[in-house]
Amino acid sequence: MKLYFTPGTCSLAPHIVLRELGLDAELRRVRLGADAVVLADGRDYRTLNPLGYVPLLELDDGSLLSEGVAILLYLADLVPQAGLAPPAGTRERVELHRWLTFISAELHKSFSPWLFHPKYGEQAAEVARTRIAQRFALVERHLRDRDFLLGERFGIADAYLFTIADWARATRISLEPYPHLAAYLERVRGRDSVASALRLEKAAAAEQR
Ligand SMILES: N[C@@H](CCC(=O)N[C@@H](CS)C(=O)NCC(=O)O)C(=O)O
Repeated sequence: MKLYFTPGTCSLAPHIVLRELGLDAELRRVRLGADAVVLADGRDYRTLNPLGYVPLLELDDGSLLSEGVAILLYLADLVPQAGLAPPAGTRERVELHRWLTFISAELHKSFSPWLFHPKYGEQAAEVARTRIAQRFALVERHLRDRDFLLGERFGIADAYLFTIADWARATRISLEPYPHLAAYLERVRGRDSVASALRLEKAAAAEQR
């Protein structure tokens, strides 16, 4: 398997999950932009993903899987005994889908592009900040009495929420009103899988390519 990733972006979530599961995957760094390119071989990344975004998973049979949520579910189901996703057909699985959808549609796409591309202007950024504050407040209430989104056990939704909510730092959103969310982020950051994924991505980003 190959994971196409860009340091500091949402591709961190499947990167964390690969490490949680102990799966051996090659990491292929992508430089994003109008001329998105796979750095290892200079390939035009849009020949792999026409919309030019990460993450993208290349399976061993050469087929390509895009969309972060689909990739997370696919990986979790490769190693069901690891328990990163509840079994299909259960109420808990539906709850997992609910959180993945919320993180993708309500949080991820509130941060990006509005807070990462100043060209959209201050008004768009302000709207995004308001939306994120409301959504962080909901997560804060949920995390008051549990360690992870689905209860006491870390799962793929946590890898995704950590990835997106941690952008609060880069976008100067204070976590002071959300002490449970802040504690949760530190709890997740302390996991070996997360720490090692972050280390690798930091080193990759420092390569300045
Ligand atoms: N719907 C996609 C969105 C992925 C996405 O927004 N990726 C961002 C990084 S967090 C990206 O690659 N942006 C570059 C671009 O759109 O050109 C998914 O959830 O996988």
